[in-house]
Amino acid sequence: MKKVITYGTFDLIHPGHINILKRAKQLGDYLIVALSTDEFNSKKNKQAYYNYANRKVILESIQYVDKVIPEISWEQKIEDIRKYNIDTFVMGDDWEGKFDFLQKYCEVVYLPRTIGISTTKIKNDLHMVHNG
Ligand code: C2G
Repeated sequence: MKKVITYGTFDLIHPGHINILKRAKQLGDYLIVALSTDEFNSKKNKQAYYNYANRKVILESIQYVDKVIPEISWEQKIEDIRKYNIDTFVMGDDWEGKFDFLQKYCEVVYLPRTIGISTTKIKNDLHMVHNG
Protein backbone atom coordinates (compact mmCIF):
# COMPACT_ATOMS: atom_id res chain seq x y z
CA MET A 1 0.00 0.00 0.00
CA LYS A 2 1.50 3.34 -1.10
CA LYS A 3 1.20 5.92 1.69
CA VAL A 4 1.20 9.68 1.13
CA ILE A 5 1.46 12.49 3.71
CA THR A 6 0.87 16.22 3.55
CA TYR A 7 0.90 19.02 6.13
CA GLY A 8 -1.06 22.21 6.66
CA THR A 9 -3.56 24.37 8.53
CA PHE A 10 -6.47 23.72 6.14
CA ASP A 11 -8.59 26.52 7.59
CA LEU A 12 -11.91 27.45 5.90
CA ILE A 13 -11.58 24.51 3.50
CA HIS A 14 -11.80 25.65 -0.14
CA PRO A 15 -11.27 24.13 -3.63
CA GLY A 16 -7.52 24.80 -3.44
CA HIS A 17 -7.29 22.50 -0.43
CA ILE A 18 -9.55 19.92 -2.08
CA ASN A 19 -7.41 19.99 -5.24
CA ILE A 20 -4.17 19.25 -3.43
CA LEU A 21 -5.75 16.56 -1.24
CA LYS A 22 -7.25 14.94 -4.35
CA ARG A 23 -3.95 15.03 -6.24
CA ALA A 24 -1.99 13.86 -3.21
CA LYS A 25 -4.31 10.86 -2.84
CA GLN A 26 -3.87 10.07 -6.54
CA LEU A 27 -0.15 9.55 -5.85
CA GLY A 28 -0.86 6.55 -3.63
CA ASP A 29 -3.53 4.51 -1.84
CA TYR A 30 -3.64 6.09 1.62
CA LEU A 31 -3.39 9.78 2.52
CA ILE A 32 -2.43 11.09 5.94
CA VAL A 33 -2.90 14.80 6.66
CA ALA A 34 -0.77 16.26 9.45
CA LEU A 35 -3.00 19.11 10.60
CA SER A 36 -1.40 22.09 12.30
CA THR A 37 -2.57 22.41 15.90
CA ASP A 38 -3.68 25.82 17.16
CA GLU A 39 -0.44 26.06 19.13
CA PHE A 40 1.67 25.28 16.07
CA ASN A 41 -0.32 27.79 14.04
CA SER A 42 0.75 30.51 16.45
CA LYS A 43 4.36 29.47 15.71
CA LYS A 44 3.48 29.93 12.00
CA ASN A 45 1.97 33.32 12.89
CA LYS A 46 -1.34 31.98 11.61
CA GLN A 47 -4.67 32.57 13.34
CA ALA A 48 -7.13 29.98 12.02
CA TYR A 49 -10.84 30.78 12.10
CA TYR A 50 -11.71 27.19 13.09
CA ASN A 51 -9.90 25.53 15.98
CA TYR A 52 -8.06 22.23 15.57
CA ALA A 53 -11.04 20.04 16.49
CA ASN A 54 -13.30 21.70 13.91
CA ARG A 55 -10.64 21.70 11.19
CA LYS A 56 -10.06 17.98 11.93
CA VAL A 57 -13.77 17.11 11.67
CA ILE A 58 -13.98 18.85 8.28
CA LEU A 59 -10.81 17.18 6.93
CA GLU A 60 -11.93 13.72 8.08
CA SER A 61 -15.14 14.15 6.07
CA ILE A 62 -13.19 14.57 2.81
CA GLN A 63 -13.17 11.40 0.71
CA TYR A 64 -9.44 11.69 -0.16
CA VAL A 65 -8.32 11.82 3.49
CA ASP A 66 -7.71 8.52 5.29
CA LYS A 67 -6.17 9.75 8.54
CA VAL A 68 -5.58 13.08 10.30
CA ILE A 69 -2.71 13.47 12.78
CA PRO A 70 -1.61 16.61 14.66
CA GLU A 71 1.25 18.74 13.37
CA ILE A 72 2.85 20.21 16.49
CA SER A 73 6.35 21.13 15.23
CA TRP A 74 8.48 21.79 12.14
CA GLU A 75 10.74 18.91 13.15
CA GLN A 76 8.27 16.03 13.24
CA LYS A 77 8.27 15.22 9.51
CA ILE A 78 11.16 12.70 9.51
CA GLU A 79 9.67 10.91 12.51
CA ASP A 80 6.22 10.87 10.86
CA ILE A 81 7.64 9.45 7.61
CA ARG A 82 9.30 6.63 9.56
CA LYS A 83 6.41 6.03 12.00
CA TYR A 84 3.75 5.81 9.27
CA ASN A 85 5.99 4.17 6.66
CA ILE A 86 5.35 7.01 4.18
CA ASP A 87 6.33 6.63 0.51
CA THR A 88 5.53 10.14 -0.71
CA PHE A 89 5.55 13.59 0.92
CA VAL A 90 3.42 16.20 -0.86
CA MET A 91 3.17 19.99 -0.46
CA GLY A 92 1.95 22.88 -2.60
CA ASP A 93 4.71 24.52 -4.65
CA ASP A 94 4.69 27.63 -2.45
CA TRP A 95 6.97 25.31 -0.43
CA GLU A 96 9.07 24.33 -3.47
CA GLY A 97 12.51 23.19 -2.32
CA LYS A 98 11.88 23.77 1.39
CA PHE A 99 11.49 20.06 2.20
CA ASP A 100 14.05 18.54 -0.20
CA PHE A 101 15.96 17.23 2.85
CA LEU A 102 13.17 14.64 3.17
CA GLN A 103 14.29 13.03 -0.13
CA LYS A 104 16.57 10.79 1.95
CA TYR A 105 13.46 9.24 3.51
CA CYS A 106 10.75 9.30 0.83
CA GLU A 107 9.68 10.79 -2.50
CA VAL A 108 9.11 14.57 -2.24
CA VAL A 109 6.47 16.09 -4.56
CA TYR A 110 5.50 19.76 -4.85
CA LEU A 111 2.20 20.33 -6.62
CA PRO A 112 1.08 23.60 -8.26
CA ARG A 113 -1.12 25.71 -6.00
CA THR A 114 -4.66 26.46 -7.14
CA ILE A 115 -4.57 30.05 -8.37
CA GLY A 116 -6.95 32.74 -7.13
CA ILE A 117 -8.14 31.18 -3.91
CA SER A 118 -6.79 31.21 -0.39
CA THR A 119 -8.01 31.37 3.17
CA THR A 120 -6.52 34.86 3.42
CA LYS A 121 -8.46 36.01 0.34
CA ILE A 122 -11.69 34.61 1.77
CA LYS A 123 -11.15 36.44 5.06
CA ASN A 124 -10.29 39.71 3.27
CA ASP A 125 -13.25 39.47 0.90
CA LEU A 126 -15.63 38.82 3.81
CA HIS A 127 -14.09 41.66 5.80
CA MET A 128 -14.62 44.09 2.89
CA VAL A 129 -18.26 43.02 2.56
CA HIS A 130 -18.82 43.28 6.30
CA ASN A 131 -17.31 46.78 6.37
CA GLY A 132 -19.32 47.82 3.30
N1 C2G B 1 -2.85 25.12 -1.21
C1 C2G B 1 -3.02 25.01 -2.59
N2 C2G B 1 -3.69 25.96 -3.26
C2 C2G B 1 -4.23 27.03 -2.61
C3 C2G B 1 -4.08 27.14 -1.21
C4 C2G B 1 -3.38 26.16 -0.52
O1 C2G B 1 -2.53 24.03 -3.21
N3 C2G B 1 -4.91 27.96 -3.31
C5 C2G B 1 -2.09 24.07 -0.52
C6 C2G B 1 -0.82 24.60 0.13
O2 C2G B 1 0.22 24.72 -0.83
C7 C2G B 1 -0.54 23.53 1.19
C8 C2G B 1 -1.97 23.05 1.55
O3 C2G B 1 -2.85 23.53 0.53
O4 C2G B 1 0.19 22.46 0.61
C9 C2G B 1 -2.43 23.58 2.89
O5 C2G B 1 -2.35 24.99 2.85
P1 C2G B 1 -2.19 25.77 4.26
O6 C2G B 1 -3.25 25.31 5.18
O7 C2G B 1 -2.03 27.23 3.96
O8 C2G B 1 -0.82 25.16 4.77
P2 C2G B 1 0.47 25.95 5.34
O9 C2G B 1 0.06 27.00 6.29
O10 C2G B 1 1.29 26.29 4.15
O11 C2G B 1 1.15 24.81 6.25
O12 C2G B 1 4.65 22.05 7.79
C10 C2G B 1 4.01 22.61 6.66
C11 C2G B 1 2.99 23.64 7.07
O13 C2G B 1 2.13 23.15 8.08
C12 C2G B 1 2.19 24.02 5.83
